[in-house]
Amino acid sequence: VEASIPEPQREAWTKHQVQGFTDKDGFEKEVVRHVETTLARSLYNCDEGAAYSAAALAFRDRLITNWNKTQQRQTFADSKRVYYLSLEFLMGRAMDNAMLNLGLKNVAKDGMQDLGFRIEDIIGQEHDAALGNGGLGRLAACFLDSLASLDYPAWGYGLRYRYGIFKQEIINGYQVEVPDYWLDFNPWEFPRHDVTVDIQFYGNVRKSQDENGKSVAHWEGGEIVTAVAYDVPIPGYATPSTNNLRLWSSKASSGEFDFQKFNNGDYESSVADQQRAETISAVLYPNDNLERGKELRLKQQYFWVAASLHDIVRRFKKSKRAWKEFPDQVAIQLNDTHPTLAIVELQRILVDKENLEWDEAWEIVTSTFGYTNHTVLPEALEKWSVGLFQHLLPRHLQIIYDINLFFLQSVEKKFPKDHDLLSRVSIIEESQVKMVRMAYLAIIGSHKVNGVAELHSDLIQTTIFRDFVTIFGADKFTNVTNGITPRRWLHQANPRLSELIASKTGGYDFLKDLTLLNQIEQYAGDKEFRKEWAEIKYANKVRLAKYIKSTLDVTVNPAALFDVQVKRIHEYKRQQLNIFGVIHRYLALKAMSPEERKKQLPRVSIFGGKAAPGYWMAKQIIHLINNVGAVVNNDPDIGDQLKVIFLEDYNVSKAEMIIPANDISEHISTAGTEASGTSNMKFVLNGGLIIGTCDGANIEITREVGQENIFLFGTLSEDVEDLRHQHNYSNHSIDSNLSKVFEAIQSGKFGEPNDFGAMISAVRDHGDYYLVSDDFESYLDTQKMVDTEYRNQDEWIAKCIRSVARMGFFSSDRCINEYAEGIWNVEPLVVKN
Ligand code: 7GP
Repeated sequence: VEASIPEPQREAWTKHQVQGFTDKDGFEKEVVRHVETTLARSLYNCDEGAAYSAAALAFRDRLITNWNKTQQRQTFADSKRVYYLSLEFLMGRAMDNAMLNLGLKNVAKDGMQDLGFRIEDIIGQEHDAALGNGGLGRLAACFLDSLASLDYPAWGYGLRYRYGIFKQEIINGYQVEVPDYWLDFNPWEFPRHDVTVDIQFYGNVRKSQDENGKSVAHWEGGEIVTAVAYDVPIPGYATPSTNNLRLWSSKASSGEFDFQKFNNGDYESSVADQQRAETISAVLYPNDNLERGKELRLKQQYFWVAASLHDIVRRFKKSKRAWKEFPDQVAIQLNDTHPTLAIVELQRILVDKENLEWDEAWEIVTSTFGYTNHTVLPEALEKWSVGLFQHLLPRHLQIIYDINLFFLQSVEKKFPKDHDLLSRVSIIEESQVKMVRMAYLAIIGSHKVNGVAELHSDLIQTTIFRDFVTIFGADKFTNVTNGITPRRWLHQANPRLSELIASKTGGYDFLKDLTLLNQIEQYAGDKEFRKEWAEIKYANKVRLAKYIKSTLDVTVNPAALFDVQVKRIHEYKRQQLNIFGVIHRYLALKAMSPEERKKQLPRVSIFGGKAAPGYWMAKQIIHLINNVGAVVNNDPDIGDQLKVIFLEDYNVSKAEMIIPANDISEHISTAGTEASGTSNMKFVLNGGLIIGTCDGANIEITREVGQENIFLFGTLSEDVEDLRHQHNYSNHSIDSNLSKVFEAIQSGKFGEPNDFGAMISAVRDHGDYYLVSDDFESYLDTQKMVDTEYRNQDEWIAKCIRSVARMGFFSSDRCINEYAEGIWNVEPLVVKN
């Protein structure tokens, strides 16, 4: 308020209000201005990099005018807002998305052409914003797109990592990690050096009594690190609504910069302190579905959560409302347990700083938070040692103990003398090293808990969280099946398919209401439509084939069946099952006569994905895939019949090229392990079929597209436990086809057999936890069906068209509306323009 311009001077401001370009001329003018002034270059030294920078700055200016208005509108309306807390936002590139969402891509394309550039080349200059690992981070990015597109007043809060997920290089068949320093030039963020929060760590707690004899806690000492806000505008599609993603960066607090040391000439150590502070937001932890319990990770979590809550509370306090209205103004969603400390931090703010009574505060806290679980894998469930907590966040540990005490008292009251239950649901695990179970804390501190696909939500309610269903009742638990944004994953990635669909559905409304896709089902039998569809698919495959040629120097035939599995490398996702299947195919081809071989359906097996740097087995899987490729791709007997490709450094922008080129994609996790999967949705939406297990969202995709349009195989989740048990207590037999694959690997056909000994043993000798041997035969049979059905191209394309027509359910817009209604209780703030 202090900084606002007095009434009499406002006229000048209004007169000069920035409008932003709306046509080609306006765009060109902005690009030239940025080249010449912001970048201090000219038409004599403007390369593609400079042209990208200038175009990006022009669009950034354009976004920021919308952003300002949106924020003013939201502040003025003062209605309930959503805050989405996520340690990961896997955004990918911003410019193409901004152009499309603003409806200005053609303007930019023509403008860049006038200035001497092809828009595709300019788009290709942008570095991905890769602040995430895989599904969880990309989901957060799709959610931001939907929240803005649906005009919800919503903010994302995350960390501004200096290094995103590492860049993957493949050297001699092995993954090598290279740091991803992406901030050299990032026009999509606005540093807010005036928006800072001081965050405390370590120290100790002193208790005193206030004048009424009430005990008050004081967290004292320790160290202070400053959080600085960086804002990233998030444009909605076909709406002026532009939301904010606020990312926090750490730096030494100015109070902390040790001037004493500095003045004493101890310059080096004062700089070292500074670097230590900056370490907090330096790097994204590169693990997907795995927690490693490192102190720096917990520091990241508290730093980000404390800064975000401070911001949210500051905004609420401006409205001068009573505290009990907080949950009417604020909904906070926890993207997995990473931000669970927010529950404790809000309780601390209310009790220690704002002097609310414990129960009143706790009521506010639990009404505010919702918690989304993204995995049942035990190795991914977060636990922190009590000792570490005590050291880093002593006051928070006390509050956790109190939350636990009151919770256990209430359980005891409801279920007297069930001591086993009490120890099972305690937030504190009484193990050798005492641990804080973050998921339990998240459940107890939230009013809703959701899984991300129906099977997954059922599983969490019947397995890992079943005691909590007994205690709180089933209403607290719900399902919100994941979705994807059709703007990026159809319109942006596959513009020609989007255009074809628009031509039959009367425009691009389907991008805002994806159920309108059902209008194309009637064309599944239309020859002309099928032909256009097939041409687009072919063109997308040619584009990928060119990319494969230019990066790997392998020639693939775009007429072959493109079989794609791209996702993080993980034993539960079973890339090993896929590559064993490929080896089987190779051996079978080798055993055939040349004539017979020619009759087989040509196939290109495409893999891509990163392994966590510390995940040895995942790295061996990458190594095997590359070794198999080296043999198969150079075998003159095989030719075009089979090619095996590992695409380096899979990321969001590569996904946008790869996914539209799929004929079939693989989603073959052991049943019950993949919470949802979201790439499965992207692949089908881009006109491919799935080979998959009855797991995660595959089940709902089957329900929507019809079981005749998907290739399902393998063990059902209800049978997994029994099979695992059998493996451990009786000799489990290995299918003869799989044995032959193992023999081929062990014969040294694909490089040093010792390298892959552990991978084979895991299946053959160590209980085959992921059920590769159980599912191998049905996997091969199902792949055979794929070959057969692909030969009938007319029917295949018809199936793809019908599937796309039925994918409306999987829009992240549907998903966000479900969260808004069932969990957040927020309304859109509709803009009349
Ligand atoms: C992933 C799940 O593995 C995937 O099935 C799901 O589609 C995605 O979340 C979005 O809900 N989980 C993670 O990426 C992850 O790291 C552990 O979960 C926190």
